[in-house]
Amino acid sequence: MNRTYLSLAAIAMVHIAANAASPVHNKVLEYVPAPGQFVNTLPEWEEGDDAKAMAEKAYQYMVPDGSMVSLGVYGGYVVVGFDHTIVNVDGVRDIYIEGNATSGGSEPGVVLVAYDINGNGNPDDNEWFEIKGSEYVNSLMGYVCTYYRPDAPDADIRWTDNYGNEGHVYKNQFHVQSYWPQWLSDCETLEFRGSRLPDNGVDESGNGTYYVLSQFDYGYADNAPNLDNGNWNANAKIDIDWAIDVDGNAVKMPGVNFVKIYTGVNQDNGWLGENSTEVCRVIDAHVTNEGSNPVLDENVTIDQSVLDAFLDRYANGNTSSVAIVANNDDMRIYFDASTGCVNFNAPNSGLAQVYNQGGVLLHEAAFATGSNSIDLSGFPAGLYMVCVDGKTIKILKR
Ligand SMILES: [Ca+2]
Ligand SMILES: [Ca+2]
Ligand SMILES: [Ca+2]
Ligand SMILES: [Ca+2]
Repeated sequence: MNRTYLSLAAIAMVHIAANAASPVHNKVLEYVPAPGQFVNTLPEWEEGDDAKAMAEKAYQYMVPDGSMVSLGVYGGYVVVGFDHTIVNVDGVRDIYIEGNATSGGSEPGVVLVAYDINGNGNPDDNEWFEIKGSEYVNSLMGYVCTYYRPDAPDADIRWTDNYGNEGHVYKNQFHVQSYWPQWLSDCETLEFRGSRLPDNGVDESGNGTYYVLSQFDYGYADNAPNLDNGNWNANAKIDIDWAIDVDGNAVKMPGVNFVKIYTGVNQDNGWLGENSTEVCRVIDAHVTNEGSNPVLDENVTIDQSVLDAFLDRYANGNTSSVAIVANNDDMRIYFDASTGCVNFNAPNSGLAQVYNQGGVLLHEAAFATGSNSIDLSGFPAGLYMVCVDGKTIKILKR
């Protein structure tokens, strides 16, 4: 029953795709930058602008104006949507992301992609998948960075993370406006979560006068220059087949309706300032011409068997794509609905318990340091609480 409804939703979206006019993103759903030297200027904040107004301005800057938005330091993000589904074509990179990277001026942004499984026109939490770029194995997972609103607009902005680091986003002489997003001035802190990429900035001079921000191999925004010999740079493109779930397993997606990009590096580069990702247009790479006014190739269509298999696995509220992270350390606990197992990597040995919705203890077992699994496949459908070393996650088993 549920499945039938979802398939109809998917068919409706394919129908929209047939009428699509533009390969370029046609909306900005969210624009939430972290602090930074271009925040409140790219796009410009004016008195009275709220989050919705800033998202509209972000779109205006990125597409009609041919300019860009700055995402600020680590974690700041933008979410864009399209008037059609970007098809995942086998063996081909599917999404072209324009930034302002130069040779030696890369500020890599992590990319996430979502397929609108429930057809509600919005990316829901369980619809996002991370793109596994070349630095995935060198990244800090489950990274949480918190920024603290400064007392004065010209003060440096302090941050802390869940790995015990702290630092400041330093004000510099070139930018007099507040670095704190002014439409979020009621927030005492801003918290961003994700993967943290390794630092890519190197002080080549040794005395702070010349910084090189090196380019990663593939899989990021604002990392490779837009053009390569006048053509769209392959290294500024993303293959939807790089999408992974929280366990790092490849996810075969039929296509993508939404793209999220966040600044992936948390590094200050002296006078150059913080590493902050910029984004211009996000473009369906399946076009008939790769010029500045690309035209969508309407002959590219979704592979129905890929769509069916994807919906089979993810459509019925299966949340195995979602990082269910027990907070504030590097222990990831998650439920893999395909196996019925709760998996986690434990820094120490300890005890795990499984409770039902009424709080009745159903199962208790000791676990050892390292990779562990609790098998719930024999349990009936329902809501369970799994407690590992004092950290609890809720699981809806279907
Ligand atoms: Ca592809
Ligand atoms: Ca949705
Ligand atoms: Ca920047
Ligand atoms: Ca940049």
